[in-house]
Amino acid sequence: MAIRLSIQSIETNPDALDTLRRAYARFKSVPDERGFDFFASLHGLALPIWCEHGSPLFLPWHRAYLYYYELALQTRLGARFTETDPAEPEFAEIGLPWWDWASDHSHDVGLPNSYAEDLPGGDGNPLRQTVVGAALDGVQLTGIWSQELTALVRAQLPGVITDTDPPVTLRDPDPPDDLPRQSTLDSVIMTQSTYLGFNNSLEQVHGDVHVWVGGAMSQVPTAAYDPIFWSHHAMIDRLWYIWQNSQFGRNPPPDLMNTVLAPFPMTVAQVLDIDRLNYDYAVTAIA
Ligand SMILES: [Cu+2]
Repeated sequence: MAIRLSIQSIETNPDALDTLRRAYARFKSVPDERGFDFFASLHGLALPIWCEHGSPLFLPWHRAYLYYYELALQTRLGARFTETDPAEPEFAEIGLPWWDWASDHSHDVGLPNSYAEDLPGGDGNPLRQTVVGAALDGVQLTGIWSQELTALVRAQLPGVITDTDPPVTLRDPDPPDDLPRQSTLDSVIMTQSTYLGFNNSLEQVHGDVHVWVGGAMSQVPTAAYDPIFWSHHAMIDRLWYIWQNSQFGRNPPPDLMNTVLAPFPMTVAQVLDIDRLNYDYAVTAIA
C-alpha cells in the first residue's frame, strides 16, 4: 500500500525527498512503455492525445493514469499495463506526492521549493524540468518526438519548451497568492451535490492551476512533461477522494460505469474505490 504524502511533508524529510528524486531520475531514464516519457506522451504529444478533458471522464481517466504512472515510478509496471514484482524494491512503496496549492504555505512560496530549486551536477533536479521526449527517441509507442514536431510546438505554443536541442520544459508561474484558495474549494467545489457538477467544477479550478504554472503546464500537449503535473493531479485526485467520502459524494451516472478509460485496461467502476487500487492519502498535510 503506497501512502501519498503532501509535498510539504516530504520536504521536511530529506531522506524521503532524496529517494523521490532518485526514483524520478531512474524513471526518466527508461526508454520504453514503463518510462516517464511514455506516460507524459500519453497525455499529449507525441500523438495520439488520450487524456479526457471537458468530459465526465476527467476524474476517472486521470485516476487510472496516475495509478499506472505510480506503478511505473515504483518499478512495478510490466509490459502492456500489467503489474509485476518491483524491479527495485527501494522504490516499491513510493507514493506520488500531492501539491496542495490551496495551502497557506503554497500561497506564500508558490511552486514547492523541492520542485523548483536548481541542483548542481548530473541532470540537476529531476523534479524541476524534463528534457522532452529524450528517452523516447526511436521508440515508436505513441509516435516519436521528431525535429519537425519540436519545431511545430515552438511555432504554435511559444514559451512551453526551450530553444535548446534537445528541448526542456519551461514554467512561468504567477504570484503565489493568485493560486486557488481553500475557501473556494470548500464553498464552491466540495459541496457540489452531483458527480457531474463536482467533476466539472473541479476541472475548472484544475485548469486555473495549469495556467498559473504557465509554460509547458499551460498546454495539454506538453503539460505532463512537467513533473509538477503529476503532483497537481494527485491533489485533484485527493480532492475527489475526500468528496467521495463526504456527505456530498455521489457515484458517476450508471451509463458511465462500464466505460473503458483507454488506453488503460480499466473501467470507470474499477477506479471508484482507491482501496482497490492499493494507495491511500495521508490524513494530514504535514505528517
Ligand atoms: Cu491536468
